[in-house]
This record gives sequence, C-alpha cells and structure tokens, in this order.
Amino acid sequence: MRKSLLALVCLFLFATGKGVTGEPHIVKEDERVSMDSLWLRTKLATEKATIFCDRTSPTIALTVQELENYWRGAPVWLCLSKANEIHRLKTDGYRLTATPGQIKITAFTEQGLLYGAFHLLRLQTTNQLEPTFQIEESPDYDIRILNHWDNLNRTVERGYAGYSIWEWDKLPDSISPRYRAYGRLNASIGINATVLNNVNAPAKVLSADMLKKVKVIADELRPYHIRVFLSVNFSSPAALGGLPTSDPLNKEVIGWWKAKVKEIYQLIPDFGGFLVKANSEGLPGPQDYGRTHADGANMLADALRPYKGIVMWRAFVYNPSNEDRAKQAYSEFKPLDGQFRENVIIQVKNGPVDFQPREPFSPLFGAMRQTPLMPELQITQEYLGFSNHLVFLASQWEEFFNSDTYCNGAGSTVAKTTDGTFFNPQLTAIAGVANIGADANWCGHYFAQANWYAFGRMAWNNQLTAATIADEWIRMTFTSDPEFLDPVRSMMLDSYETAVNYMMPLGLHHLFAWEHHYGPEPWTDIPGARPDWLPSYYHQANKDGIGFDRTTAGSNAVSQYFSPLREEFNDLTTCPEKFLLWFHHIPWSYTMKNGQPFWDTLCYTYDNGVQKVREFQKVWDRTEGLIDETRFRHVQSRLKIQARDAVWWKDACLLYFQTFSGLPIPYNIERPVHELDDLMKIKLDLKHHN
Ligand code: GCW
Repeated sequence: MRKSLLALVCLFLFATGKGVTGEPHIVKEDERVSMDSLWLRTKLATEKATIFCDRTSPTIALTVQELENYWRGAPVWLCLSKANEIHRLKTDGYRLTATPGQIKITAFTEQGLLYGAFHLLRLQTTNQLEPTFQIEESPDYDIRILNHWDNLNRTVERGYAGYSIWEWDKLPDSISPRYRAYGRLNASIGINATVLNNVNAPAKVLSADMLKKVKVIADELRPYHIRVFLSVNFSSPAALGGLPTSDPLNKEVIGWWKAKVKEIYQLIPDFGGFLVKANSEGLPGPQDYGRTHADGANMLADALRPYKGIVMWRAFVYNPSNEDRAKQAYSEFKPLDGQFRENVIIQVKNGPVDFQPREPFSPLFGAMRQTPLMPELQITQEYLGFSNHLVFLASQWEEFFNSDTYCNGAGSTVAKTTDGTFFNPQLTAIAGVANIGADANWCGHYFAQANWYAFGRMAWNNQLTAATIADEWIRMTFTSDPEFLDPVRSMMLDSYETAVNYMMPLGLHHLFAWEHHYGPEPWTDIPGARPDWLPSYYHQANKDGIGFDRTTAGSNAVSQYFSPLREEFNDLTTCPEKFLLWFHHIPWSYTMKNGQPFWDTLCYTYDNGVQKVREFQKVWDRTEGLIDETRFRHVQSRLKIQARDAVWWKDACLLYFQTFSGLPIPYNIERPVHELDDLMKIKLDLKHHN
C-alpha cells in the first residue's frame, strides 16, 4: 500500500516536473557536455567505436576521433574513392551505406568523409537510423560561408553575443580553444569558409602584423576544411601602402595588390579571397576614380587568380539620389552583367533594401545571367529583436529560396538561379552574416543557435524545410522527448511570422529606431539625415493612406521583376497581402480581399503577433523540468522581454498610424497600454559599433 502510494507520488512529481519541496525538479546538465557543444551534445560513447581507414591526414584523424568518441554502432569504414566511382557526387559530397554489421562512408575528398561522419552521427542523435540504408549527398553551393562583422577591436557590428571570438589582441601567441570548437561546429553543418572581419573594413587588416594573426586562425580551422577570407578596404593601397591613389586601373595600385596577395598566400596557401563592400555607405570604391564596380572587382580578381582565390563583391549599394532605394542595386549592377572575371561572384542580400523582417526577393536574382550571384542572409538579428527575441529564421529563408523569379518561366526559384541549376556558373556560393560572439552560449539566445545551424543546413541543401531543420535541431540540442519536441517545434515554426506580425506586417518595413535598430520608431525624424534612412520614407503614412507606391504609377520598382510577377505585384488585387505596403500606397478606406477593412486587418495582425508571443511563454513554461535549468530559465526570461517588446511594437505602430487614419482600434483586441507620447520619448542607449 505504502509502496504504491510512493510510486504514485513519484509518478505525479515526475509528470508535473515538480520536486518534493514544491520546487521544480531540476534536470542537471551532463557535466561532460561542455558549453561549446551547442547542437553536438551526444554523450561520449562508453566504448570506442571501431573505425577503419587506410589513409591519414589531420582531417581524417579528426573524423576518426569524432566517430570513435560518439558512434555507438557497427564498425565504420572510411573510404576515399576515385572520383569516377561515385561520379554523381560533388567535391564535398559523400555516400553512406549501412548493411548489417558494417557502415561505409565513401567520398573522394577527406572533407567528404568528415561531412559523412557528421551525417551519420546526426542520424544517431535524432533517432533516424535504419538497419540498412544508402544515402548520397552533395552540397547545393560550393562555398558556404559565414561573414563576421567583427571589428579589429573585438566589437561586433550588429553582434548581440558579446565581443568577437577572434582575440586579435592575444593573437598570434595565444590561441583560444574556441577556434577549434568553431571549426567543429561549422564542419558539422557543412560550412566550409569564413570571412573573419567586418565588411566595413579598415585597411589595417592587411598589415603584416594582422596577417600573422590571421594565419594562426587559418591554421586552426584548416583541419575542419574551413577556408579563411578577409574583407578588404578598397583604398588600402593609399591608406596602408602610402600610394597617392587607389584607382584600380593604376599600374602601381595593381602592383600593390599583387604583392599583398602574394604575401598573404605565402602565409596562408589556401586563403579563400576577398569580400568587398565598395562605394556603399561612405566606403571607398572604384567609382571614386570614375571606374565601375566591374573594374574594381576584376583588378582584385586578377591578383587572386594565380592562387585560385576569389572576389565576393557586394551589391549592397545605394547612392544619395531620388531613385527608390529598393531599385538601386539592380540599376547599378544589371548593366554590368557579363563584365566580371570568372573568379568574381556578386553577393546580393536576400531583399532589395536591407535585411528587413520581410522583403520580396531582390530582383537581381534571375536577372544577371552571365554573372554568378551569391545570396547573403542575415543570421544575426539586427532587425528581428537582437538576441532577445526567439525568431527561427529558416522560415524566412525557405520563403526566399522558393520565391519564383520567373526568369526562365514558372518554377525559376531563387534557389535555382543561385545554386547552379541555371546559367552554368563557374562558382556557386552563399553567405550568412554570423550571430556568433564570445558569450558563453555563443549566440546570445539559445534559440539563436538554431539560426546558425539552419544556415549551414540550408547552404548545404536549399530544399530542406524549416520544419525538418527545427525538428533536427531540437533533437540534437535538447531532447527527442515528444512532450518537449512537438510544442517547441511548432513554436519555432510560428516564430518568424509572429515577429513580422508584431513588428512590420503586410509589407511594412524599416520602422526601426535610429541607428541601433531595436524597437519601433515609425515617427523618427533626424534633422539632416538621408531621407532613405528614415522610416517615413518607407511607410509614407499620411491622411490618405499608408505604404510605398512601387507600382508603374509610383517608383516602378515592379518593372525590375519578370512577368508575370511584375504584373502580379503591380495590381492591388493580385499583390500578395504580405507585400501589400511594400508595393502599394493603400487608402485607409481600403477593403481587403476577405471583406475586412484594411485598418482593422492591420490592427488584428499586430495583435495576433502579441497573442502568439504570449502563447510561446505558455508553451515554454510547460517545458520546465524537461530540460536543464540554465537553458530553461534563460529562454523563459528572454520570452518575457519579447512579450513586452511585442506590446511595445504594437502600441507604438498602431497609435502612431492612428494619428493619420483617425480610425478606432477594433474593440475586440487588447487595448493599448502605453501613451504614444511616452513611447516617442524612449531613447535606448544601445551602442552601434562600426
Ligand atoms: O544593414 C546594414 C547595417 C550595417 C551594415 C550594412 C551592410 C556592415 O545596418 O551595420 O554594415 O547593412 O550590410 O553593409
């Protein structure tokens, strides 16, 4: 009797996650799981696995070690094979074959074996191992690269996870163990390249002293097959080399870059190349000398070509002009199509403006047929609540990859225009602006780790769905327990749309606070500021309505898209509602397709965003006791901030836009809890480093 009562009490405590004292039952983190594990949290195997390989190299040694430590199955054979035996695979690809009693990983490069091993371990951790299987995988992009916006003083532009992990002040003598941990994490998701420093680059990064430090990082990352790149300042020949000019057609300038490149390759034989932000946001570039982007990029490409280095040249440009900012990158780059060297790739942000919560895809995708383009995604949440908001970005990227450009008729997705399916490019690549810093949890928010993970997975396979990746990541990072997995996965999958809804629904964009971009300031007016840095330029709210008219009657940005998309965007009745205010100035009296007044829809959508975050809090609180306390509490506290911020966003935007619409906020939604005047006084002291 007693026994069964005790069992009943235990069962009850277990089910509720509460301890005998009424305190939550705490699941302690396994002490062997280090902070640097992130999604690689599999426990060490009790017995070393048996691994066979008849070759050795630093990468193979790492691969063997990884499997010995974590694989709990049949012996594994690592087979380096001749290319023609597995001709369907690309350089980094692999084949996994499991038959009873034996696993074979076949690849024709050592990195292929490394990626294959991580795949096998992932199947084990996520409980997806079958007794027999054959899997072949090749990446969609040749270069899968992180862009760090890390400054040499270790601040990180738009970084929300502490200082830079690159300890420039301590290098080259002292080597942080995090460099290898970084290599391992990236290799586990197929990332094979990194740009160490901010695109807003000082010339100094190319100084002899700095290059010695870069060499050390490159040496640490090499076994993980991560090639190092640098962002360079276009005026380095003058600023660092003391030349009178940095004109790309000047002989001395050309000679300076050649010598500098040679110096780099003597230190780092597998150096990847340069990333360049030129003639953008005040940075120097070829246009300062009357030359084009192609002149500038080609000159650098010629210097790098003998060493197989490449130039990633950014298309993020906009001049102080009257042209709609959303049109400018296309206007500048489209005419240069076909003028770039083979080792140049143009790096294009996903949307035409600037990493806003939701943008249509940049019309450059599909439009440049003779020049390879690489998408640039922003993993760091500059415009999505920093590391305070839980926003799973795979949903945004899934939408982006699957957007139809119509460049070769229906079905010409952005994915196909960039991954080599179309146009036969010499190079394919994809970049993600990193969200990594020196914080203990690497990314500021535990769920921000999921965005780094998702970037790597989608750079490998751009057809993976957000749902698949969320599932995988939760199992790897937390648990496969359905009590946790199912609700948390739904929360992640709802989180992107939710953030868009409480921040900038229906095509609104750039309503952010000046400079730091945290929180709403649709009213901001900074005397003397460029108009296209101010929210009013984008929302265009007035007594008649709201939204940016980019139709043929307005800025005509629609014309940069292929038919029939341009007509679809142009017509108010066919434009997807999620882009309504991106392309149209909507009268306050407008009626939506479902018959609801536009103003009411705007209000309901904001409110929906707020309600969802409240639900996320409930979902999360129910997971108490299912995971460790550290991560539980961290996420719980961030969700509180997110919930408060969501209300702040909703109140600020609705109360402000109401001053134009003059319409009541529908009575069946939460009433504002703030006064507009008070919200307009908020000035957060958040630093923006560059
Ligand atoms: O989104 C904007 C950011 C800048 C950034 C710039 C860019 C690195 O606000 O901080 O500078 O884009 O992408 O170059």
